[in-house]
Amino acid sequence: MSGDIILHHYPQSPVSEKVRCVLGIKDLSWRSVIIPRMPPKPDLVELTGGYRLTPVMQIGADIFCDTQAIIRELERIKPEPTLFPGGSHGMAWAVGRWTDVELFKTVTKVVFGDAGKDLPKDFSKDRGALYFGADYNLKALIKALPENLVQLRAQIEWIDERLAARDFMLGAEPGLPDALCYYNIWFIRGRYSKGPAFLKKFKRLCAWENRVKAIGHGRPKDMDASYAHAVARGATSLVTQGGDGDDLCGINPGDEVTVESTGVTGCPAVQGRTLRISSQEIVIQRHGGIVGNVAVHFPRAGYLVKKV
Ligand SMILES: N[C@@H](CCC(=O)N[C@@H](CS)C(=O)NCC(=O)O)C(=O)O
Repeated sequence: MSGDIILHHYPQSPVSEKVRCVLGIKDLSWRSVIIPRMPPKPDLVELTGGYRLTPVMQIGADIFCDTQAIIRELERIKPEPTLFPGGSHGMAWAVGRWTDVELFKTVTKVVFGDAGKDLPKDFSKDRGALYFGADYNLKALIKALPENLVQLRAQIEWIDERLAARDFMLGAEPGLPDALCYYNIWFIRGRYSKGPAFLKKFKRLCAWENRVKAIGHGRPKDMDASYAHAVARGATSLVTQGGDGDDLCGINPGDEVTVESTGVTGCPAVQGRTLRISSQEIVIQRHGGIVGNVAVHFPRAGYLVKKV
């Protein structure tokens, strides 16, 4: 049990769909813990120390926050089939900064502007502040819907063009860029009221979407949050203290730090003692009253680390 991949997520979460798709590409068995769609999320925060975004992956007492950290670990523990066919490592991560920042933001603007006043009030308040910060203005998003659709269509066309000469984004085999583009398309199709009609004209994209969908989500089995807590409590992190030794902010293993997302507004910082720090990852150790000592992993890109 302590080596099981446990994904804390909820079915409607598009960013979780990215990871579910990766689990499918790698045909992995995994445990599914369903978390609330809205805060408070006490069972999740017990593991993360404050980080509330979705999804979070757990393996024993190692907790992976953000899909970058999750996917990097999945590739490490199951290198084949690779998410980086043709040696596409660096480029594929860079594609992620487009799909997860610019494209996802555009999709979110369209979904919010389209749903408008029908969005449940508590959802609109929570997600509006998270994604659009203090400037969140639903009326402005409703008004800007046509312009946001223009921005979205231009980007969707890039995906469609890329698929002109290949079955998947990188060629004959699916890889990380497929999961990165797919979750955005899944979000538009499912949550923009005119999504299916909007996507219909992108014939190559629609055929590819069916191919990615057919890969599935690997082999999930349900698990309770309390069971996941017991797994963490009974396990010890496999992380050893160290790193690449040249942190540009002078942070070293042993330092007490906070880590927070710079991609959203108001996701609480997590505090702990640095275990490992490198150009791509920071791992901190913290203690939870129920779960005991856990090692919480974050990517460096998109996260701010500060010494306490
Ligand atoms: N950069 C994060 C983004 C995660 C994210 O924004 N997830 C959405 C769900 S699709 C979220 O957390 N929404 C608020 C929530 O679930 O409480 C990642 O790649 O994991």
